[in-house]
Amino acid sequence: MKTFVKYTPQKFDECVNLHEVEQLAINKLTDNSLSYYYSGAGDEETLKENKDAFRRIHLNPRVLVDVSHIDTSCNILGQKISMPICIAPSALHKLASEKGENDTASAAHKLNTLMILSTLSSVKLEDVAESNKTGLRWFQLYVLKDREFTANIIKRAQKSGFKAIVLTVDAPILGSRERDQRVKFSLPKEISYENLTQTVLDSKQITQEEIKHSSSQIFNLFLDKMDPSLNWEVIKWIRSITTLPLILKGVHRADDAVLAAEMGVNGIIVSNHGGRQLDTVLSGVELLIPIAQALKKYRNIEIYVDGGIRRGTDVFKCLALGAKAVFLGRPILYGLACEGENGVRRVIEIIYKELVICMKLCGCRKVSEIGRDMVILKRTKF
Ligand code: FNR
Ligand code: LAC
Repeated sequence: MKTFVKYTPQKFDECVNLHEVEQLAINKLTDNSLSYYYSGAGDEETLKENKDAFRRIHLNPRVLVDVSHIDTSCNILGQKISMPICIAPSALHKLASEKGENDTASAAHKLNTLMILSTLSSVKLEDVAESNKTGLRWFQLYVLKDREFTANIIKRAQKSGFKAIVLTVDAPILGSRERDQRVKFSLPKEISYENLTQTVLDSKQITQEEIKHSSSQIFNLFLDKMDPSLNWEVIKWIRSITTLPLILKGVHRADDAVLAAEMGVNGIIVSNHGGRQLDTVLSGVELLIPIAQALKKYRNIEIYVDGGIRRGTDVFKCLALGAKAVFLGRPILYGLACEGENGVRRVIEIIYKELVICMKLCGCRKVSEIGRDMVILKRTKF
């Protein structure tokens, strides 16, 4: 009898799903880059849960609906994009491709979807703006201890045409990632955090003695430069600097989501940071359920989600559970590692096509038809 072996593609254009793209990228990336991209915190329980949770959510298709025409477009903070699948912010795209974030931005532009650029990008935000002039871009913000420098970076983002500020709120310190510690993650000398100036990077805020306990360069950067005293006051501070809409990324709890809505925040990304921060928190999609419920009466705040989304059916389930759009993290980096701009495009196209098939098979012709009734949560007790 033939043994059925797990298929690992040899070439990028042979990949039929995002798992295969990941396999191929794993073979291409250096240990240093792969450890950083792949890693989750602690025992990587949440990293695993982010994907596993989708298996406990079942689809509930409607039949006999005319699905000859499908419209996947959606409106995000009033701007129309072609699909509810967007690019999450992630640091250091040059670890995967020579042009780094410029490749990612061009792919997003060509597919007419939204990209969020990280504060810790390896291409300067002004250059990314140049390579994707008219596409929808948001800027992810890490607040540095140096507030003047942070204020300036917000102004630079607004001036360069980024349409919203995405404040990451789940990282007063970087999670403990053992893969990074094992390889002693460091930046290759030709790559740097291009939005941070040398003066900011050079001025040590804490002593060498304090940072010695971790051997990951980016963990130490957080300890040294990022502001761990951040609290809800920061919203007022950001509002005093920019008129751009504000989104909080990394909200886990319904009461925090309600507080954000009451403070006039424009959107939240329900996220556990791809399982990279606090291990053993719930998966992204499971965090979404009570948050969507709690925000029902608030009309002025949009909900998005990320974490472990690898299939069109995963996207569909998130939309059914109350998200307006979803974000992809690692799959983008893996596509980038395989084939630069083309790789990112293909990753998004693969999952997009799966979403279209799922919508047709579920009898949903447009995104707004993907309601809560389209999914059933697996019962653990009978
Ligand atoms: C991230 N993420 C992240 N988030 C953020 O707000 N700012 C950042 O700079 C980064 N950097 C970063 C680097 C890498 C290598 C990864 C994998 C992730 C988190 C990211 O935005 C997102 O929340 C998760 O990646 C989503 O989970 P998946 O899709 O990777 O499972
Ligand atoms: C990370 C940070 C940079 O997850 O957000 O590595």
